[in-house]
Amino acid sequence: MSKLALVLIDIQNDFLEGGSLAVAGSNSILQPVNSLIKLVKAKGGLIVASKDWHPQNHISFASNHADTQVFETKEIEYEGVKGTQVMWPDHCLQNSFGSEISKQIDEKDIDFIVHKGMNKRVDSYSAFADNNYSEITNLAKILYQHHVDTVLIVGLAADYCVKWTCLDAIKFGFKTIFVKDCTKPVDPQQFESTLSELKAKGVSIQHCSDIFCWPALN
Ligand code: VGL
Ligand code: ZN
Repeated sequence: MSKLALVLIDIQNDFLEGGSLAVAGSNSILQPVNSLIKLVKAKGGLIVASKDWHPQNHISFASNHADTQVFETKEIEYEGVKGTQVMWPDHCLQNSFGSEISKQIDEKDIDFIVHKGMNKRVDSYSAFADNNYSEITNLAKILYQHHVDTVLIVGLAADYCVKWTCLDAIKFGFKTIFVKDCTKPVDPQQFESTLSELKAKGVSIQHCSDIFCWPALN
């Protein structure tokens, strides 16, 4: 019997419709995500949620750079490692309404919350580690301590934090499932290429309804 965890990535007001970095169609994931929460809890699995949790002076905010427009990219360096950073609108400020998990997700169903993106000098798309692997979060430890072997990854956004969390989940040794109708991309033109990249790395792409039909769960 596999031990399952559902990982809710950044289902925060700023990424939902009306938020400062609203992902188109994002509110449509809430109902299927809630159905997975109920299923995973009923089967004794773990529910973990990540929160993007930035200080006001975060490097990913266009507002902290002169001569830079939102959604442009900028070459940056952290601890001697060069990288390309997308300039985002201010989002998910620590302790703001925008960084709260949607009220449509029942917080009492969440067993653990993992914060990321607190280091102002480096962004953190994956919920397992920052983009430079300078610091690892508690997510792998939580999953290992609960003997989880299979992770369902859902939330926002498909082409950033969900994608990078899936790729790290594979690196950390988990059987990893990306649930296609429980996520939405910032850039819809990136969705198919994101799926191919994830498949090539061993991530399984499934629909929410497929998971209800897993023989091991029934
Ligand atoms: C995310 C952009 C900036 C995400 C976080 O959750 O996908 N995207 N910060
Ligand atoms: Zn962010």
